[in-house]
Amino acid sequence: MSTTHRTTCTRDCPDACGLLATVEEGRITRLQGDPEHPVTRGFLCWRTGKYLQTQYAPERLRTPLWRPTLERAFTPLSWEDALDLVAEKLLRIKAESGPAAIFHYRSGGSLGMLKALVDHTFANFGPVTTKRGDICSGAGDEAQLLDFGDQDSSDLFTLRDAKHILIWGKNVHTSSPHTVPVLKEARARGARLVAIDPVPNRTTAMADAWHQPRPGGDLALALAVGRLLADSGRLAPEAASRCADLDGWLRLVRARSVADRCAEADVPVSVAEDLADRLADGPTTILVGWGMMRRTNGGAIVRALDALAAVTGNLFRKGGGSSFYFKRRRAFATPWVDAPPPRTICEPTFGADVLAANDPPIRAVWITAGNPVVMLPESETTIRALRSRELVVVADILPTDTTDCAHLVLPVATMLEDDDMVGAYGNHWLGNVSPVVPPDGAWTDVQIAFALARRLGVPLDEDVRMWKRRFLTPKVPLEALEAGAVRSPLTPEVLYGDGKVATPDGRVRLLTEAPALSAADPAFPLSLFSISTDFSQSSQWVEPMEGPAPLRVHPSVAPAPDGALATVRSAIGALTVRLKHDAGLRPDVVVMPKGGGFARGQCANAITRARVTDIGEGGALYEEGVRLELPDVVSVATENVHVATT
Ligand SMILES: Nc1nc2c(c(=O)[nH]1)N[C@H]1C(S)=C(S)[C@@H](COP(=O)(O)OP(=O)(O)OC[C@H]3O[C@@H](n4cnc5c(=O)[nH]c(N)nc54)[C@H](O)[C@@H]3O)O[C@H]1N2
Ligand SMILES: Nc1nc2c(c(=O)[nH]1)N[C@H]1C(S)=C(S)[C@@H](COP(=O)(O)OP(=O)(O)OC[C@H]3O[C@@H](n4cnc5c(=O)[nH]c(N)nc54)[C@H](O)[C@@H]3O)O[C@H]1N2
Ligand code: SF4
Ligand SMILES: [Mo]
Repeated sequence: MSTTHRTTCTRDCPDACGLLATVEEGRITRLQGDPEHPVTRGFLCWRTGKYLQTQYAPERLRTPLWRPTLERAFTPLSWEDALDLVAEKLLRIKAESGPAAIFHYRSGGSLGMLKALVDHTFANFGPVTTKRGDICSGAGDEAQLLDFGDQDSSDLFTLRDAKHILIWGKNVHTSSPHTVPVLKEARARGARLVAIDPVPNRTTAMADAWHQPRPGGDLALALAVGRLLADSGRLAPEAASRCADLDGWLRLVRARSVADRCAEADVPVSVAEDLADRLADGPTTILVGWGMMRRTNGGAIVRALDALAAVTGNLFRKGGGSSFYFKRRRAFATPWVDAPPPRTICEPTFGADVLAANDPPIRAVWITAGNPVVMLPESETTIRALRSRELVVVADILPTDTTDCAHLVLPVATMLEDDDMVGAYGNHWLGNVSPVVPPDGAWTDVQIAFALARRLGVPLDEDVRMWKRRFLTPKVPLEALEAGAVRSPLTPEVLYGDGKVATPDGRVRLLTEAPALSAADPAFPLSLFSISTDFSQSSQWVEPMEGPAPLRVHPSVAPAPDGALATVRSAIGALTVRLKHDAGLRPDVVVMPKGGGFARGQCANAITRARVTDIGEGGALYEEGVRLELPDVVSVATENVHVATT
């Protein structure tokens, strides 16, 4: 007998797909996209299409594992014993050093809303030290909050009303594949797609036009576009009333010539003219990606794009806008107000900050749904920080480079065993997460929170459905969500259709100052892009990469055969990689997958310095300069390729 269950994908992905899982004799035999979900439309991405490999991986953690010191081997413990032991240690650390000596770090392994119950438990026990900033989107979040007072987007399907869609630093085919059918529909209705990305991919291949600026040159390009629009009298008549800082923005865009700016962006002036024409010929939506925001001028780039949407009036029109994020939490409210943490650790500088924390030092780190060794920059510093703590607890589905630094590992349920809710951040749909099969030995994060709270003396009701009801906006009955995905009724179809944004006076704040583009270090002339791949969800691979990680390079900077091994070196370290020639790349960019294993020698963050973005304490992850060292070759520069043999 087979049955079909409906649930929702909880991965850190904009789409939040509806899933249909077929169960035969207690085992999931098939996973499909829900054909009734208007965004999912019955198809899954490659990595989740193969999720049953993870679900039934022989390496799945099934029992808590404990070791008193990192030199010892793990021994299995029962859940009761593991939680008694860890609660006793947390209570002792709190009594001796105060709760700030405990750091709870939660990341994006799953976007289930109820995972906040783990935070709540630690906040009530402490409050303890938590993270601040955001490795993923800090700069863009802060940019949109500054400009608009909020972060959200018009309905995904309003893209069908656009005349032009500027896909700016966003690889939708890989990172949010369910936007692709909507883009195709928009195009069938006459919209033109333009991609702005230094790297060729299926999204740039799909576009009607593709521009390839220098990494981070987007800021100069956007300012050039702004100047062209201003000087040709093509700003919206309402720009001065709807934007608070129009004069300041005009001074900024007019501070340098269009030719100068385009030279800085390394594009012909015709590129700026093309983009200006499209913005003036709206409705035009800018799909603002995450790529160019992970830079030391990343916040300013997003602000410059927001400004273009605002001054041209596109921001306020159906089919127009500056769409960076869909507010996935808008329909959920945590039904409590926790006391603020006594101290925070900046996420992108996690390792150094944990090592430096004093008064009190951090004695224990508890990690929920995160793999910071692989996913945060400067892996070795992160490892050093974790391995020098008295107690490290990691709650995960599978062993990782981070569980390698743990004293206690807690086995967690997968998304097909979880009981939760999610909101998408690439559309406005909400989904219920219900267990398709029971977890075999593992617990959900919420079960862990309940059991831990009991031991720590934290009052916490242990009723998951009650929490779902309390989290969810009263405008959506839980029963409706349980029956199938629901569009959040809290965001209108057109976000700022009444001409006002969410700042206190309703007017947009425009960018008025621009940070300089950071100069490349001549010793490390290539920009390392460690970006999403189809084959993994951050560090969660369907199957781990075999051998050295691939590195896409322009053939002119790698005069070695395709497939040859080479060393990629940054100021802090080196990795062996396998060269993959790509003549479509800019010669000053090399590309490797994000999320490669540290112990396997595939981890880009092993050679990426921990740096924050200009605003919002994001990670300037793609700002790392590297050079290639080829067999028999000492150095290869980008301009003037110069090869010295040893
Ligand atoms: N398959 C897969 N999908 C994923 C993920 C995954 O790991 N794998 N991760 C998910 C996560 S965590 C997130 S946050 C989202 C976001 O998705 P991400 O995958 O983080 O980002 P994208 O928005 O697709 O942007 C990446 C694009 O930006 C480009 N880029 C980089 N620097 C610059 C620049 O300076 N200028 C310009 N113009 N472009 C630049 C890159 O070349 C790349 O094509 O997607 C999610 N989707
Ligand atoms: N160099 C470089 N670094 C990057 C990026 C990049 O592009 N380049 N991207 C950045 C971005 S966008 C992000 S969002 C971060 C992601 O960083 P993380 O959130 O740390 O990455 P993930 O690999 O998605 O998830 C971490 C762990 O969560 C586990 N997990 C999955 N589901 C659950 C669950 O329900 N409960 C628990 N307890 N664990 C679970 C997974 O098995 C995995 O080991 O990395 C950032 N780091
Ligand atoms: S596209 Fe995103 S939401 Fe959809 S199945 Fe894949 S990971 Fe999950
Ligand atoms: Mo992310």
